[in-house]
Amino acid sequence: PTVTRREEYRAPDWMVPEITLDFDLGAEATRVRATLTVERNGPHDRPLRLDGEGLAPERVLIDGEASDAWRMDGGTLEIALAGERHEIGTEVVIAPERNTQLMGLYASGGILCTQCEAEGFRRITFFPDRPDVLSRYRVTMTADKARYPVLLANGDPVASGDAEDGRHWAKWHDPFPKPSYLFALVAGDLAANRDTFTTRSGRTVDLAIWVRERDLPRTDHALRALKTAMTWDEQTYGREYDLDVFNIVAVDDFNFGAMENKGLNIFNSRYILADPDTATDHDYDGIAGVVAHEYFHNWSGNRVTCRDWFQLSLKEGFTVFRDQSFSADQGSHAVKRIEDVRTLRAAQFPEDAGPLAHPVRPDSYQEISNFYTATIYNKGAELIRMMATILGEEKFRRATDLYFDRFDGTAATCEDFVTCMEEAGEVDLIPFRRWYSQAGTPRVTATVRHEPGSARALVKLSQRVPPTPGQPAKQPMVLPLRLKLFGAETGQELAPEELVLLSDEHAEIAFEGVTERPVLSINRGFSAPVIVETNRTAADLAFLSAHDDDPFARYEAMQQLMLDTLVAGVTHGRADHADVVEAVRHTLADETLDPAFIAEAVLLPSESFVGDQMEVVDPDTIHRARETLRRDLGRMLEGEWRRAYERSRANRFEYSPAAKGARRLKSVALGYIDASGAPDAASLAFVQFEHADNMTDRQGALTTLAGGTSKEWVAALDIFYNRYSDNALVLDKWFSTQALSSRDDAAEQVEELARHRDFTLANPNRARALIGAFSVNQRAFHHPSGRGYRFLADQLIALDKLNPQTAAKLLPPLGRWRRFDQKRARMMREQLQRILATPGLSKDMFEQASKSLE
Ligand code: HT7
Ligand code: ZN
Repeated sequence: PTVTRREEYRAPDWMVPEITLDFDLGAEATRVRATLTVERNGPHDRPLRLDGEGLAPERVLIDGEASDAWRMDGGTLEIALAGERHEIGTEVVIAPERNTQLMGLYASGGILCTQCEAEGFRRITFFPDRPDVLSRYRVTMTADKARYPVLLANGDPVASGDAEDGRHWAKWHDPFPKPSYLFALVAGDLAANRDTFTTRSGRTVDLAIWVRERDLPRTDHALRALKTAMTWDEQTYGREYDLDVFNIVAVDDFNFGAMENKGLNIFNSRYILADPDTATDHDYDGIAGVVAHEYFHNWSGNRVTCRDWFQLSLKEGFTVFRDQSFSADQGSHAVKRIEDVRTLRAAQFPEDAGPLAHPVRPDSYQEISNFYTATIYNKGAELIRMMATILGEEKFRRATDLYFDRFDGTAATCEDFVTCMEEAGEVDLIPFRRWYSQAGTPRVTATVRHEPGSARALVKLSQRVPPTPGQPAKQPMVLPLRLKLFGAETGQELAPEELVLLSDEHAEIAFEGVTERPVLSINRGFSAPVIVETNRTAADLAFLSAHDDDPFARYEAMQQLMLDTLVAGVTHGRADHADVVEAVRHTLADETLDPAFIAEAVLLPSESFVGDQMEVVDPDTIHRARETLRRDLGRMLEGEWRRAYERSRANRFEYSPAAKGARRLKSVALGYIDASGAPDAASLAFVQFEHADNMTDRQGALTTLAGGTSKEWVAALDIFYNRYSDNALVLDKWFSTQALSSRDDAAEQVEELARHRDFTLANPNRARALIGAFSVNQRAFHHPSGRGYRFLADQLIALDKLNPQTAAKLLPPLGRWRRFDQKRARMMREQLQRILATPGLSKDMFEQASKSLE
């Protein structure tokens, strides 16, 4: 395989300051004429090399003259040029309708659209398809007017008109130089939800969200979120929008969540369309977060872009941090932080601990699309958050201002970003940079020593970064740890919060004036993305879960208490549940707490997260231990759950933080009532399912029923299907709820669902809804027979032929074989080997499967 290495980066030989593109659009065939102004970059005699994938040039022009002074070298068009500046013309024909990879120009439900990040532009036309070649684009599109009445591209519209034979045309101009991965066009029969936004300097921007006519009523939430995000970026980062129009288009077939193309964001429809009947609160929040994320890219990604793909986290980590802060500002900071940490632990920590671990700034790749990972995005965001913590709010803002000003219009590196943090923050971040180069989740051990009768407490900290593939030995990281001591007897704060920067392997911090046994509250707010081990007792954790003044630390103490109990249950076959029950009882009774926080705090860690704590994961025993604790919590607190449930049972739908919190707690309470084994649980869930005025409650009830075999479950599943069978996004929920079910026969059910008439691998959302959901259902996927592994491999082999990118992203669960018993590990490896032996395997899958076997 061809490996691209970071240290081999070389500036481009030729720059392309201008490009003109002419599209004669058709689903079966699209003719693309490109004219590139190319300029030699420094003294050299190397030819111009243009990337092309699956393209054959019909014509090549040099300075307006047809030429044959070119050759194809693999997929590259090589042209020898004598001068410093030339005009290069090429003409190719592509077939959007046959593009099942959904990269480049493709058709989705009759709409023609593009996806160019990371390397899709080369599937449209010949070009130096790398992010450090920035060009001004002029685009003309001609298409059949009846089939494609709307023609959109990046930048601002220039002119449009009718052509012969029922065709029409439109010209667009983007004045901002951009890399090819930000190019976009859309042609289709679309309707717009329009609005305007006045920037703080008084410019009016025309906003539009384009969807199929029938989806228009479900676009208001996204439009509102867009305007809120535009205001927020002005207020929080001083960043204003810069074009006269901002268009968003939603399509059903999309490899990712959305794409930040300059002035023309293209979205997976699941991150645009919402109404109370079809979208859950989680969907609503996801839409606001992704709309904001793509909008924020206009500065963190587009105005300042990446020099090469090793710098991907420069735009993605920073933009995730920005969207997380935005979402936190719209509701509860504590709940948002809990959700983000849960995502990090579920997706990134396992990645960091497995065969696909890589640094936030990787050193090499075979296929860049495999590196759009939780490490680049979520761990990358944690790095920005740590720097913000170290600098403090004011200096962090000064540093981001410096970064945007200094690198506006250029392609920058992670190093450039950190240098701005250092300069404006007046700090030395040399050792901090290890976060960019070293993979693996640091483990911190923290102990407190206090001699009875003394006034001194000693907090001992040590850290260890585990070995990861290609990185056997590690240096210590810089860990910003917010910590505080509480008195075990009085509950008093013994010392104010401190921000400790742990940069050595070991450190000791002394606290004076400590006259009672201290309890340590550490990594408050999850100030560093690490695993912390402490010598705190169950009583200490219960105390913190009730009294810590940092809500995240309070949640964390409860989680740790639950986790310790579950691990004991798995290891010894039984555990004392009393501490957890009492801690949950206390939390439920605390009327000062936000219901949304309570809902998060009383939820047990997932089976996978429990598995992550074990030497060898035993899925069935973990399931049993967790179900037993759930049952005890359900039974011993049944009155409390019923009261919590009744409190918000009759609420009418409203989308507000308070209403969302009430729904969340209601749903968690229903789950515990069901876990208690109460005979009326299924009918309670069914009544909620039938009478809900919103999808959150309906799906919550369906999920509760999905754990059992009641007649209500069968009925609800049928009703749900019949009611929503014409709505693809809701049907995805129907598939994923079954794939996530804790029923004993979930694996068989999933195999059957893959044969359902509504299942297709051609649509990434549908593939992820069934296959992706199933592979995170720990017990079902790791069925002792190995049928889960076989099923996943069968599906991935089939999907790879259509859409290698989506297939490769679904492979990592098979790579976790080292964490399981010998028999399971062998069966998982066999499936990886079977995948690798498949003729015609894509390089996406080859990279993931071969690395997973190492
Ligand atoms: N920057 C976007 C990444 C993306 C993408 C990557 C690979 C293949 C398809 C893709 N579609 C979008 C999305 C984002 O992070 O904002
Ligand atoms: Zn992004």
